[in-house]
Amino acid sequence: MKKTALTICAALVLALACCGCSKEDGKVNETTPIAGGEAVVTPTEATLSPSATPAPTATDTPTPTATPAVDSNGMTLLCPSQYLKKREGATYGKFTHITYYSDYCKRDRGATVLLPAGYTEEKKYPVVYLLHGIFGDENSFAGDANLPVLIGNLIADGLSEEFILVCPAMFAASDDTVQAPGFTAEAMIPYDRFAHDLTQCLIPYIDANYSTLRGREGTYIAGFSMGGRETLFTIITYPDRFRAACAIAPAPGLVPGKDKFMVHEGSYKPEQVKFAEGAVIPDRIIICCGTRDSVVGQFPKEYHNLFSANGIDHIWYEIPNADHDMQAQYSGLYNFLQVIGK
Ligand code: FER
Repeated sequence: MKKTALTICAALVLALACCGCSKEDGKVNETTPIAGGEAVVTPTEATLSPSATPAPTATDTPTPTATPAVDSNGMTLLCPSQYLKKREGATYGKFTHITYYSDYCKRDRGATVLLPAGYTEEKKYPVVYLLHGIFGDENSFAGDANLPVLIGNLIADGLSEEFILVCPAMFAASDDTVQAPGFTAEAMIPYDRFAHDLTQCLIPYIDANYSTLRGREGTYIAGFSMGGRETLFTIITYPDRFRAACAIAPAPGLVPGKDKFMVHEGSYKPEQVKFAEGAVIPDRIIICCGTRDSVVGQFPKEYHNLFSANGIDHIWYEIPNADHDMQAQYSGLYNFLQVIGK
C-alpha cells in the first residue's frame, strides 16, 4: 500500500475509533437542546469531516462490574455499569449549543454546554472543560447520551458536586483552515492554540454568561486522546488556572516522539514539562489509559514517566482491557468527576 493510502486509512480508523462521539450530522442549531435520548446513532458512512466521529456502539459499552477494583490511589479502574443507566430519583441535564466570539481566533466559535438538571442562578457552579479527540468538534461529547446519565447519577449519589460541563471545539484556527484528516505538524498547531482561546476567550465567556465559581477554584479540565494531550499542554502552559486535570489516553506530541502516524516535533521539550518552584498548580492531575490502547499505545505511560521524572505529582492508572474506547473514557471521567469541588 502506498504511503498516502496508509495515511488515509489511518485517519479513517482514527475517525471511527477516536474523538468521543458525535451527533450523526454534527449540526446543532443555536440554543437548541441536543437530543440526549436513548438511541445511539451510528454513522452510516465514514467521512473524514470533523463531525464524522461515531457514537459509541454496544461493544464500546463497559462490561458490568459488580465490585469494581479500586487501586491504591482510590481510582476505580472501570466505571461501574449502573452509572451509565438512567434510574429513578436522579435528574439529567441536556446539552445546548452556544457560540462565543473568540478574540484570539477573531471569529465565532461553537461549544456545547451541559447544565446540571437543577441549574439555578442562586448557586455558583464549578465548570469542567472537556476536550474531544482528534478530528472531533464541540458536538463530539454532546452526542453521547451516556454522558449526562453518568453525571446525573454521580450527582444523585453525592459522589460529584453539581457542575457545568463545557465541551469546546479544539481546532482553534484563526482563518478558514479546514480540520484536515491529516497527520502533519502543521495540522496539529490549531489544537495547541486552543489553550489560549480557552483561557483568554471561552472561560471569560462562560463566566460572564453562567453562574460559575470563577477562577482556579472552580475551573477543571479533562480530555480524551488529542483532548488529553491538550489538557496536559494547557496545564503546563497555564498551571495556575485549573484546580484539577485529567488526561485520558493522551495522544503523543506534547514532547518530541514518533509513532505510526507521524513524527511529533513536540510542543515542549521534555525538560520544559514542569512547574516552577512554588508555582500555583492543579491540586490533582490524573493520567490514565487502557491496557490495550491500539492508537496511543505507550505514550500515556511515557507522559506518566516524564511527569514523575520532572517531579510533577500526579495519579497514573491503567484501565484493564480497555482499548482507545468508551470504556477508557468512562473510567477516566467516573474518577475525575468525583474530584470536582474536593
Ligand atoms: C497520534 C496518534 C493519535 C496523534 C494523535 C492521535 C497528533 C489522536 C487520537 C485521538 O484523538 O483519538 O500520533 O498525533
